[in-house]
Amino acid sequence: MIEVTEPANAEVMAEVPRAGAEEVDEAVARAKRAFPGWRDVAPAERSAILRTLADGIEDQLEELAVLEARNAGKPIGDARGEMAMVVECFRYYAGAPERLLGQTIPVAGGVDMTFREPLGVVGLIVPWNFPLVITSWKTAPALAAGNTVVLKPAELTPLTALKLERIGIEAGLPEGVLNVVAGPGSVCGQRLVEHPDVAKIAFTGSTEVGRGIAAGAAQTIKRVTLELGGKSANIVFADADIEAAAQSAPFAVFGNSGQDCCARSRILVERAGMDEFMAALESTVKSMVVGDPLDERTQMGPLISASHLETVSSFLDDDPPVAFRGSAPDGPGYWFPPTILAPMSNDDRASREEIFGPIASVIPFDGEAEAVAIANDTIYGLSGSVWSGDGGRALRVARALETGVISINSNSSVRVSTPFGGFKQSGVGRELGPDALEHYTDVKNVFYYTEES
Ligand code: TAP
Repeated sequence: MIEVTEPANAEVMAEVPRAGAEEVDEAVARAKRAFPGWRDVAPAERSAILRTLADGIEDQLEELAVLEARNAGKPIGDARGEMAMVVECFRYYAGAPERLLGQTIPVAGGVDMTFREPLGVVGLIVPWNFPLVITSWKTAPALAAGNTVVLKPAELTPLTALKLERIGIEAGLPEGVLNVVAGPGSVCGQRLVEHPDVAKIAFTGSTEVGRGIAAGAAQTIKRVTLELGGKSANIVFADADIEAAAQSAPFAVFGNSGQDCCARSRILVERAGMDEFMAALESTVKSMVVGDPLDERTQMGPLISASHLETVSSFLDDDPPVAFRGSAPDGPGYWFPPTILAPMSNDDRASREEIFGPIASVIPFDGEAEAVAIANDTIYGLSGSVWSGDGGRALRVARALETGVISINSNSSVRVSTPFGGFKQSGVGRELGPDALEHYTDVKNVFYYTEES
């Protein structure tokens, strides 16, 4: 059995059966049998089932939000927002089956047309930081395009995915279309990657595991999409609304306790605006409410596990300059206070590695060119922000950054209808929006000869 822990108090909150390689093989076999039937369901009917599935999630939104808040240690308000996004995601892709359009292409001798065909059985590997949200980003487009799914949630947070499987059956998904296997990545994830009957792996998690998945998938030439780590820059120019930037910055890195691939964990501030920025940042960080995820006032919860707390804490081992910190409960549970390091260099360990915890580096710069050079000096390229009162400059800098998702005068990264994914070692492929559908289909080209014989 898997003992599922509540990170706010380090107590076991549930036990679920632990799947192994054999259960993965059985799930893939079920998904393979179900594929031709699901592929051939009329598009409008597939849409209707996905809409019913979205309604089923909405009906249980509060229960799911509480489960996610307790299991992942996230503030209940955030968890409710995430569950609303899950509903929105299934509704968005419910519209896709009737819009998976091909082309007709002018050629000699006949008619050439293209079709977007589903891939078959797809393996979805999901992390613990946004368990059901990231599940929905993969499952909804995969099912809408006519694939069948074997979903592996993280062993630390399997509860909402198991609930989704049941809601799917109640919504009318045929047997074998959505299968959840809760077990360790090194066994279940690995088996999915190797399995000859799995056509594609969609993975979100660490860059290190992502490298192994890309290499493993190459053996059977699987399609792969990877959404990996980040070390995103939040660039604040002196001509920006500094108060607004400073009030927003803590939530862009300490949201979800910093366990967010989009965390803007490098805050680049133009020297001329530094004093004003730091004063406003300090008052916001110190007033953050860190505590019980189920308390409505909470803005930040604990870290996910004891071993992750150890990893995050290690970033203070070599005594970086701690400018100020917020508060955090003593324990039990895996607590770490929001922490600002300043002034930092982009070469310091905390500025280079993805910490995945509530630690931010403030890095000073002078002028546009230096800001872009520092921001791009990383192996990652997932998200980022530019704050400036000069619209031309903000757009110029946004275009110069080697990153997949950028916000101007805001720190938001994700909308269901727009593409999300990374440049460089932050990943391959895109989730959300119409782009995701391309990653769950292959193009078939059919030529129909029409000349008289
Ligand atoms: P990972 O080890 O990358 O785990 C992500 C998912 O991959 C989990 O479902 C995991 O399963 C599975 N997995 C692990 N090893 C695998 C393998 N060999 N083959 C196939 N699947 C495998 O991430 P983590 O340990 O949870 O976190 C470590 C670091 O990854 C974090 O500190 C952070 O830097 C990064 N991370 C990034 C993201 C995003 S959104 N980009 C999300 C989570 C973590 P089990 O966990 O069940 O073993």
